[in-house]
Amino acid sequence: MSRIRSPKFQAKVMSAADAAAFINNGDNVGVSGFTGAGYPKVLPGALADRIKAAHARGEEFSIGLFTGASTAPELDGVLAETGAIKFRMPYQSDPSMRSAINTGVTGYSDIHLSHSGPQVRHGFLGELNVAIIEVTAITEDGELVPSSSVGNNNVYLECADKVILEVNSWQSEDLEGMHDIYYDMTTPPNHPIPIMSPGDRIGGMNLRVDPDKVVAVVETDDADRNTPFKPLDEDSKAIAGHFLDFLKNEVKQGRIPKSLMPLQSGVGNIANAVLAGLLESDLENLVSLTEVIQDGMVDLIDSGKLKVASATAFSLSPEYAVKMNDNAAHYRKYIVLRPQEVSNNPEVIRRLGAISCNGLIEADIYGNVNSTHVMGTKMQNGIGGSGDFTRNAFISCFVTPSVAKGGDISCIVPMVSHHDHTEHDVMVIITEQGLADLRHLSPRQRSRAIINNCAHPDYRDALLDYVERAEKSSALHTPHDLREALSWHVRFLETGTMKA
Ligand code: 0RQ
Repeated sequence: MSRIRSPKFQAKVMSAADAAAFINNGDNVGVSGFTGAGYPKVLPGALADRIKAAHARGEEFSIGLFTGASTAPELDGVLAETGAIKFRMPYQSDPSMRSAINTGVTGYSDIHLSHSGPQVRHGFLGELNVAIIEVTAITEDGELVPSSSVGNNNVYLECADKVILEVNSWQSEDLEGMHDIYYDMTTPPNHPIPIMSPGDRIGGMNLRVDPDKVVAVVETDDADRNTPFKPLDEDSKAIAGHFLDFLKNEVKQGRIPKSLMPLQSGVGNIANAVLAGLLESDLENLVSLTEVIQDGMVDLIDSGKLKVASATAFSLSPEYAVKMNDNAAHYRKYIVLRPQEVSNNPEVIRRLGAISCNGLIEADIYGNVNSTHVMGTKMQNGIGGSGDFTRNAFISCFVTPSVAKGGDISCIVPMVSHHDHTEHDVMVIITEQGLADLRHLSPRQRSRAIINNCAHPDYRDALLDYVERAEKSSALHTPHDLREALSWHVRFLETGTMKA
């Protein structure tokens, strides 16, 4: 049976090239897609061709690009390579897009993921001209069955003047029923989001669209392109071990129940390794309130340890994406995919008391965290949902190897070169060396906990030396020597290593 069950939509089927003709120079385009899941597979390529043809004729053609989060080379990659993306938000991780952002070709607005949809709805980012949304199917009455991510799709469908749908038959039809689309977020004051536990369903299964706005429907049959996780190394196993010991001690101290609190696990390899660590533990009846479902989360479901997970998207390796597709009817009993304004909503995170666990670029000796900028200036990916979860978590944790780039960079520095999460929000820092529990510590105590427990031995003495001298020279609440605070970064830029 056709995935397009409504005749009204069937009549609008056309080629990607014809559909791309609806997008014009200067448009803001809101596109589905979240960490390699649920992005349109063919329209971005057709749009890139349209842009290149216009450029070849000497015509101006640039667009603003809004998504859920990072996507894939077929979207961020092909469009960044045209040099025509004048604005991008809210999160990306594609090498070409990163380069366009860092060279100033693309203006990037690094917005908290929970803010990104509402800011479009409230008009903060200008008009939304076109939405391009991948769906699994279109029902008889014109509802849209979401695919492997929800992201900001509800907002883009609601706000765009024109809508182009990609109906992807690679996505399992059994995804129908996995999603929970809540439509009661409007202009504040909003009423409370009635989620009292991660598995609660508070909306409908499908997305809605005004059929009169749909200008084109394009059929595809292409796999989501996710990158495989790096194999677990000794450092990630050690980080996972410290995290687990910490959680067990929290249970022992009676601060959290044996089933823990709802877990949030960030993007990246280390976060996935932490989930693998939980698999080997004796913890049971776990629940997750998170943003993306990674391989480690699927393993936890399979083991029976994880009862339910709330998220907005999959972020699976290719192998696990196929497994999810083959078994979606089974997994939809355990997984709820929501719009990102709900999955990442600070109100819900604070109410349910999540334990957050995210990666970082660098942390300083007082517990301030840089998640986004290499050497304070070069954008890596973006803040993503890490701010949504960290500030509002019951216990906020960060995980990182203690060094990067073969040991030439210490991930624990005197002062962060860019600031994403303040010392007020960061409770626990974990490296392969150990764990610093910063709760109840003053800045002077924090510096010793972080240096002694988390810094790499190659940098520990130099950090202690710095802080001891700073304490003597300016005996204030948070001792720093401002002439020296960023000298480690300067040394790296000048010599290729932070080592003196
Ligand atoms: O570079 O890719 O060239 O090898 O950064 O680092 O160690 O593989 O770690 O994959 O966990 O990513 C912060 C980027 C960590 C990620 C960050 C280099 C390092 C490597 C990746 P290569 P690792 P991870 C919401 C969660 C922000 C968004 C977020 C991130 C690359 O976690 O984007 O948290 N976070 N969303 O070599 C120079 C340093 C470095 C460095 C690492 N100090 N200096 N380069 N790298 N540290 C999800 C929710 O569910 C809410």
